[in-house]
Amino acid sequence: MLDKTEKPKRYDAAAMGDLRVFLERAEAAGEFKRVKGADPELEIGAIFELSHEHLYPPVMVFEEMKGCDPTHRMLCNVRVAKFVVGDLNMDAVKAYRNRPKERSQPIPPRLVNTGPVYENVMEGDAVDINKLPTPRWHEADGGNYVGTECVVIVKDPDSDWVNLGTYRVSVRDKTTLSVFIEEGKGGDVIRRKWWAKGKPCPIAICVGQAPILGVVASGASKEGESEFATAGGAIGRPIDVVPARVSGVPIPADAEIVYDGFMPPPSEDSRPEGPFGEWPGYYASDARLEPVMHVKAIYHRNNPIMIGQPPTAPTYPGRQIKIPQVAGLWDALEAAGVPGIKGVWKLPGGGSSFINIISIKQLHPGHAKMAGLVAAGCRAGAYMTRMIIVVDEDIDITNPTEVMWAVATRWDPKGDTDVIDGCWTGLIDPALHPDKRDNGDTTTARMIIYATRPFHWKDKFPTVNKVPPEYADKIRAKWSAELPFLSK
Ligand SMILES: Cc1cc2nc3c(=O)[nH]c(=O)nc-3n(C[C@H](O)[C@H](O)[C@H](O)COP(=O)(O)O)c2cc1C
Ligand SMILES: [Mn+2]
Repeated sequence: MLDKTEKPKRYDAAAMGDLRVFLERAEAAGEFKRVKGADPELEIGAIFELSHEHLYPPVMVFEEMKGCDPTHRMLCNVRVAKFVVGDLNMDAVKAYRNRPKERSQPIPPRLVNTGPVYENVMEGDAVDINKLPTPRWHEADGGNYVGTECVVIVKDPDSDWVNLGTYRVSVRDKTTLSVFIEEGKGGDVIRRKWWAKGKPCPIAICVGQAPILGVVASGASKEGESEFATAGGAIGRPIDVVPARVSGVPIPADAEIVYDGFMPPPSEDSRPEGPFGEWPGYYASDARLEPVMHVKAIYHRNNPIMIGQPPTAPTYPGRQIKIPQVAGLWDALEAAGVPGIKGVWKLPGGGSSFINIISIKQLHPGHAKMAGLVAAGCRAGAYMTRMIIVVDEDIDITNPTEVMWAVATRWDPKGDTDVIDGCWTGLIDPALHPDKRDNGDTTTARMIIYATRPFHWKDKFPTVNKVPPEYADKIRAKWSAELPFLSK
C-alpha cells in the first residue's frame, strides 16, 4: 500500500544534474544494487524487467559484464527509483503543479573547452561500437539497442536551435547505428533541413548522461527550444557542453559515452530497423528501412556508465503513473477552462498513456462531458489514449476498484458513452489495423465513459451505502489498538 501521509520528496538537483552524484545518492538511499557477471545478451534485460515487479525497482549497476571490458558499466532504473520519483499519490501531483516557478526558467548551457567525456577517444580506424557494451534486451528485438534512455543531439543548420530527443538506437555494424526517429519529432525536422541542402546531418548520441537530460530529451519540446537550457533551469545551474570533435554539435562535457558522426540522407544509406519490444508490451511497429548514423568517433569517460532503460509492458506496477504527465493533463484541463477538476490519474494496465481518469465536482449539466471531451482532445491527452473515465469527486481515483465501482454503478453504457473516431495514435499501438498502418492512417477511436451521477437527477441518485471516510478515520483511531485489523 502507498503511504498517503508521507510528504513528497524535495527535488534533488545535484543528483539530477550529475550521474555519478546520482549513484552516490542511490547508495545512500539504500536503493542501490551492484550486480557482477551478468550477460548483456538477454540476461540483464530479464533482470531489469523483473525488477519492475516492484513499484520502486532498485537502481542497478551491472559490472564485469560477460564479454565486456571489465571497466565498463551498465546502469538501469535511473528515473524510476523511489528517491527520484517520490511518492506516487495525488498529493505529489498537487505538489508538482505548485512547484517553484524558478524551476521552469531556462538557464542557457555554458560552452567549455573540454571535459571528462574526452578521457578516452576512438577515432578513424579505431572506431568500433562493439568495444562498448551492446545489450540485447528482449529475445525478438531486431538488434542490440545501445540507445534506450539516450540523448540524440542535432543542430538546426539555419539557427542556434539544438534539439535533444530520446530515440531508440541500435547497432548495425561496428561503425553504423540505426536511429528510429518518428516523423515530425524535433530530430526529424532538423535532419530533413540538412538533407534538403544536400548535406548529411551532423549528429551526436549520448548514452550515459545526467538524469535531467534524459527527462528533457524524452519530453515534448517546441521548435527552437533549448532543452539544455530547460535542463539547466530545472537543476538551477547551466549544463556544461563541449563541441563534438567531428560533428561539432554540443555534447554534455561530463557525458559517459558519446557516438559522434553524421546521418546521411536515406537515399544514400538506410537499413532495416526494428522490431523493438515497445512500452505497450508488444512488437507492433515491426521492422522497416530507417536512416543510419555513420560513427566517426566515440568518446567515453574512464569506467563509463551506459544507461539502459528499455520499455517494459504496462502490466508492471511502476509503469502506470508519471507525476509530471498526470499534472500536465490536469493543467491542460484547467487551461481550457474546465472548472471543478479534483484529480487526474491513470487506470493500471494502460501504463502512463492509455486510460485517463478525471474526477470532477459537477457544477452544471454538460460539465462532465466538457471534461471528457477536453481530456480526449487536448495535446496532453490526445496521443495514444484509449479511454477517458470521468467520475464524481467522492471517488478515490488512485484506487482502481473505486473507479470501476463508479463505472459499474453510475454509468449507463447507452447514454453515458462517447466514441470518437480518427484520433491520434502511433505505429506502436497494437490495436492499429494493419491496413491503416500501411496507409499511414495512424488513428484509432477514443471512448469517453461518463461514470458520474447524471447531473439533472443527481439529487434522486441513490445514496451511497458506505462508512463515510471521516467517520472511518475516527473509528480507526479509537479502536485499532484493540482491533489491529482496523489499522491501515
Ligand atoms: C525510453 C524512451 C524511448 C523512446 N524511443 C523513441 C523512438 O525510438 N523514436 C521516437 O520517435 N520517439 C521515442 N521516444 C519518445 C520521444 O523521446 C519523445 O517524443 C520526445 O518528445 C522526442 O523529443 P523531440 O520532441 O525533441 O522530438 C522515446 C521515449 C522514451 C522515454
Ligand atoms: Mn526536443
